[in-house]
Amino acid sequence: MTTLKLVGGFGSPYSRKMRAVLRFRRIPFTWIGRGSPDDVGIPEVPVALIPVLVFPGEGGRADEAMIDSTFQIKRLEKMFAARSIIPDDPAIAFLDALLEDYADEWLTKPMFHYRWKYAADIHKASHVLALDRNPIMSREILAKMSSYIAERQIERLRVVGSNEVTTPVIEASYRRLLGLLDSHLVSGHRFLMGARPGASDFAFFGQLSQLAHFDPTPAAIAAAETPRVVSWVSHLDDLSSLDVDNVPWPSREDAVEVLRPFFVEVGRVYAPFLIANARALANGASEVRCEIDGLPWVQQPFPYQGKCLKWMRDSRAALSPADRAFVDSALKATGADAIFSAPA
Ligand SMILES: N[C@@H](CCC(=O)N[C@@H](CS)C(=O)NCC(=O)O)C(=O)O
Repeated sequence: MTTLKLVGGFGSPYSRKMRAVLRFRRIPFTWIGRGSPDDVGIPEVPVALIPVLVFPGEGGRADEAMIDSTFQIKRLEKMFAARSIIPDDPAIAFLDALLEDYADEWLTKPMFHYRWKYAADIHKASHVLALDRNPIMSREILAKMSSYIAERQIERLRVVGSNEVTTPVIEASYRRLLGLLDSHLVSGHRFLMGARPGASDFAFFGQLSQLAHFDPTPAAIAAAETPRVVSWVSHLDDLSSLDVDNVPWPSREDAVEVLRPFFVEVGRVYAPFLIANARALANGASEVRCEIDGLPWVQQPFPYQGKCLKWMRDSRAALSPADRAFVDSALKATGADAIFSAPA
């Protein structure tokens, strides 16, 4: 079998997510650092994001490269059957995808916020992310590159919605999420999807690989309050030895009961943002203004997250009536149900 290539960065949550997926799935691949001396001959992608997943062209065809971790996971599911990370029950798969989306699109707010707000975090990320491209670069190049990275990323805090107004909401949501995951683990659930990992587990892992393991401020919070989560992240990074033959996905009853606190959290922070964002985009407004968790939220509209809302609504609509009734009852009164019912 020909080997895939994953082009990414150690400091990129989505790159870490996809590397963990490929390792767990035992799909042969090589890891290439974006911007490293090995990053040569990779086909262009429509938007300059990482990770890039490269599928080798067969029979003389050119290699094919794609971005967006959620779609990369779906494509891998079509190509490789073993060790799937998408539950076989479409209704459970939908719930898993909803949590994946929350991690990719909301947890990335705390991730970006802590990294580019606090001095110690900025210092570490700007230098280490530069060196991740090439650890033997000269001091002069490092100095230039680290200030370039810091300036560019601090300027982009507004894109994810990190500012003075939103700081309390973002930081409280990170601490709550750590607590939820800690309680989930201590009650005997190894993964969000029970005894085997789903796409949501890898999405949580991706963001937490940075928050709980790399960036000094949020990592200190995780170490002090939820060391169990810090260890969970280490486990998720390489699950290649985990045996999932004959390991079932959670039953509908278990999924509803066990995942409910996470859906309440999705409803508490992510749903109101998604709805206000979609409204702002529809009205051509220059700002998203809403209340999240009883506090004010303000940021510029985020077109990609407008698409996320539409994709989630489309996938709910594509469920069979019985499956849709089940997911609606699972989300009922969690607040996450508003994602599918609120006018946007
Ligand atoms: N939705 C995409 C998001 C990917 C993404 O936002 N990647 C960031 C890094 S984590 C990126 O490449 N930013 C551009 C840059 O750093 O130049 C996914 O799931 O893969």
